[in-house]
Amino acid sequence: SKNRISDPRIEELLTVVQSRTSLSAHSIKQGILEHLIYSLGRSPHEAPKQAYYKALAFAIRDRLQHRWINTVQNYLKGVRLKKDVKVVCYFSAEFMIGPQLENSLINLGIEPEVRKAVADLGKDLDELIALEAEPGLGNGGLGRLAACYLDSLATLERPAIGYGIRYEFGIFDQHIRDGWQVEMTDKWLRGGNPWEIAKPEVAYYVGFGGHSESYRDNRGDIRMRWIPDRMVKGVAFDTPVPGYRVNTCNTLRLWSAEACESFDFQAFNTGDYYQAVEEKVISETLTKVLYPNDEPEAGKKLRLSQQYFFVSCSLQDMLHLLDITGQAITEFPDRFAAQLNDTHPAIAVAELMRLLIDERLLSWDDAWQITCRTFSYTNHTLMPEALEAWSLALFQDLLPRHLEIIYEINRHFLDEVRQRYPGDDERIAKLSLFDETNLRHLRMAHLACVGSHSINGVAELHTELLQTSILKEFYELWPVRFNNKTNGVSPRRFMVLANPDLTELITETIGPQWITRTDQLQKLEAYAEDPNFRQRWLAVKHDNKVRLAGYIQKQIGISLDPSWLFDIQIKRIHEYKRQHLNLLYILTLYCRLKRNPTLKLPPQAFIFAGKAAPNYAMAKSIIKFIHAVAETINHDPEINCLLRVVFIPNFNVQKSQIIYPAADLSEQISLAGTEASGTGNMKFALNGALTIGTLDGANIEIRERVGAENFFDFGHQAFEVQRLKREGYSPSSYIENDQQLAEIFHLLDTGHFTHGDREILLPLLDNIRSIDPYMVLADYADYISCHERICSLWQDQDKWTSMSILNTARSGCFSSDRAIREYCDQIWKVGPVPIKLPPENADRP
Ligand code: B1N
Repeated sequence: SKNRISDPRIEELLTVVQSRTSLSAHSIKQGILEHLIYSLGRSPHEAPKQAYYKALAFAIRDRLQHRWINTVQNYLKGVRLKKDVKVVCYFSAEFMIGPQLENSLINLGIEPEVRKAVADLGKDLDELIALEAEPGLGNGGLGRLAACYLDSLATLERPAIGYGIRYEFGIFDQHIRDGWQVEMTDKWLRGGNPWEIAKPEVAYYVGFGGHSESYRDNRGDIRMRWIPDRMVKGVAFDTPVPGYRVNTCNTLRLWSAEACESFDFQAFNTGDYYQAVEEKVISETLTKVLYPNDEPEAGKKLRLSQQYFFVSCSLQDMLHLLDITGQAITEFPDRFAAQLNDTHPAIAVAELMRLLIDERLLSWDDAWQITCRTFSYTNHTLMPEALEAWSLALFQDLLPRHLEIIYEINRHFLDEVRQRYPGDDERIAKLSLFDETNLRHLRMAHLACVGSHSINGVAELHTELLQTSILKEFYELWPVRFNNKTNGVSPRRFMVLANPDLTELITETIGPQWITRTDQLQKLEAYAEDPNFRQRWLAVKHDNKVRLAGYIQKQIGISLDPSWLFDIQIKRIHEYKRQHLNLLYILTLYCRLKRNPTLKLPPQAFIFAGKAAPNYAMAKSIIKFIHAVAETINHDPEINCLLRVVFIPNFNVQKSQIIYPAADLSEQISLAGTEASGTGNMKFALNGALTIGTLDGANIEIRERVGAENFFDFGHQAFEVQRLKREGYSPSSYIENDQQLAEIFHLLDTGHFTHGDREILLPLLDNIRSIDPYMVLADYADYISCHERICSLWQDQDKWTSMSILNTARSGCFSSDRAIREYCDQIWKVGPVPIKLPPENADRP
C-alpha cells in the first residue's frame, strides 16, 4: 500500500520496529524490560515499582506510536491530495484526561496480555496502574467533557486536535484538616510524564503589551501592526489520544511557556543578566498553574494571559499546518473547525483576525468571513458571575492591538444591528461587545457569539434558557446560529474501565457492540424482570460497593456495610449544587431517630466528595458542615447503626471511577435553572444508579429517557423559580412554618454538631435564613418526601434492581459518541477517516 515505507534500508529496520508494535504478552514483557534497562537505567532486580510503572507506560506508548504517526501522516497526505480532510480543533483551557495507562490498554484491547506480561515479571498490574499521577488539568465537568469528547472523536475516527495549556500545577490536592479543606499544590509532573512527547521545534512566539502603530506597506497602503513589549515562547507537548479498537490516534497538544532566547540575548547584551533571568521566570509562570475556579471567573491578568497564550499558539500552529500542506489561506475554514469550549478561548476570534489582517495582509471582509466560518461556540453556564468580562484597562494593557480589532468588530456588528433595529438603542447596548454600565468591560460571550457560525448550549433546558435570558438578543438576531448539543460521557472511561464487572455482564448478555453503539444497551430492557439476570446485576453492584467500602475503610477509617443504601453526591462544592440541602435531609433523619429510636428506617450511607474553590468561603463552610454532621452521626451509637456520612477527600477522575459504579442513588439536586447540564448525572445512570434530581440541566432528559417512573424528581421547576424570585422569596417563613426545619436550625445554632461552637457555621446558616440564594428551603419539604418514597422503594430490592437495569438500558444516548456525532454532522461537517496500518504493524490480539 502507499502508506508503506519503501526505502529498503528502512525496510530492514522494520523488524526492530515490529518488536515495539507487537501486542503479544511476550513482546510487551520484552518491552518493559528494555525500557527498565535502556530508558530508565535500572536493573530489573532492584527497580522500584514506580520504575516498573514507567517502563510499562513506555512499552504501551510504543504500541501507540505507529498508530499516532500514521494518523497524523494520513491527515497531512489527505490534505495534500486535496481529499477534503477537515480537522476538528477543540480549544479548551481545561482537559481533565485522568490516568492514561489503563485507558490505553482498554482501547488497544490488550489488558489480559499486559496483565500476564506484568505477572511474569512478578508485579501486579493493578498496583502499577495505581501509581500513575493523575493529570488534573481541569476543574470539573467542563474539563472532563473536553476529555470525553477527545475520546469519542478518536473512537469515531474523526481527525481532531485538542488544544490547551500544559499547566505545571493542575487542580490543587485537597486535604482535610479538622473538617476544613486545605489546598496543596499538585505536583503531577514530579515523577516525569511518560505519556507526553515534548516537541521543542514545534514552538511559536506570543506577544504581550506594547502598542500598535500604522505603517506603509511596500504597496504604499497604510496598515496597522502590533509592537509588543514582551514575547513568550510556546512549546508543544503532545499526548496521544487513542480511539477504542481503531487505529486512529489523535493528538492532545498542550502549550508550555518558555522565555524566548532572543529577548534574553538583548538583556545579556546590555549587561543586565539578572533582569534577563527575572524575565525568564515571569515568562514561565504563564503556564504554572490552573485557576481553580469552577464557574465564577477570577478576572485576573494572568488568566487572560494564559487564554491568549494558548489560543495564539494554537492558531499559529493551524496556519502552519495549512502552509506545509500547500493550502491557500482561504481554505482555512474548510480544513479546520475550531470549537470554543466556553469563552475561555474566545480571544481566538480577535487573534485570528489579527493574524489574517496584520500578518497575512488579508482584507477585513475576507478575514472576517474566514473567522466566522471557522469558529463555533459552546456556552456552559448561565450564572452571571461566571460570564467572563475583562476590564478595558486590563485588556488594553495586555492586548492593545486586539482591543482595536474588537472595536472594529463591534462597529461592523452594531452597524448590522442598527440596520435591523433602527433607533433601538436599548437593544444595541444589550448586544454590544462592551458593557458600558459596568466600569466598561469587554463581554467575552458576545465576542464568541459574533465571531461564530454556531452557538450551542449543553442541555435542552440550558439552550432554551440561553435563548430567553443571557443571549436573548443574539437569539432574536440570529436564531439559526443557535442549537443544542446535550453533553455526553465516555462509555469506555466510565463503564468499561470503571465498571469491568458490569461490562462483562452486559457483554455476555447482549454482545460487545454496545461499547461503541450505546443505543444497543436497550437490549437489556428484556432482562429487567428476569430473576436470574437481576440477581447477577445486584451481585455486580454489591461487589462494587464492597470495593468502595474497602477503599473508604482503608483511606478514611470509616466502615460501611455494602448492604446499606449508598446515596452519593460527588461534584464541585457549590451553593447552587446544594450539598447543604442533602445535609438537611440527613439532619431530618437524625432528629427523627433521636425522637424515636425504634423508627423503621433503611440503613443509609451518605457519601460526598468534591473540591471547593480556595477563595469561595461559603463552599468551604459546606465542606466543614458535612464533616461536622459526619463526625456527630458516625460517633453516635444510637444513630450510626442506621446512618453514616463520609466525605472522600481529593475527588478526581481516578476516584470517580471507584465511586460511580458503587452508587445506588445519585444526588442531582441543583436549583432548577442553575446547572447547565451536569455530566455526573449521566455517569451514575449508565452505571445503574437511580437518580433523585430536580428538573434541571440534563436531569430532565435523563428522566425523559429512563421514564418518570424510574426517576425521582422533586422541587420547583425553572419557571417556578423565576416566579418565586419575582414575587419575593422569603426563606425565613419556611423555617417558621416547619417544625422540623426549626428544630434543625435550633440544633445547629446551639453548636450541637460543632462541639458547642456557635460561630463556625453561622455565616452559612444566616445566609440560608436571610437570603437562601439557591432556595434550599423552598425545595426542602418536597426533597424529604421524595426521599421517603425512595426509602420505601428500597425495601423492594427486586423492583429497585429492575429500575436500575432500566436506567442503564435507556441511558445510551448520554454517550459522548452521540454528542460528538451531532457536533460532527451538524456543526463541524467532519466525517470519519479510517486509518490503515501496514500489515506487519497491524497486530491485534
Ligand atoms: O460545564 C459542564 C456542565 O455539565 C455543568 O453543568 C457546568 O456547570 C460546567 C469557569 C466553568 N460551566 N462553566 C464552567 C469551568 C471553569 C471556569 O474557569 C467556568 N463549568 C461549567 C459541562 O458542560
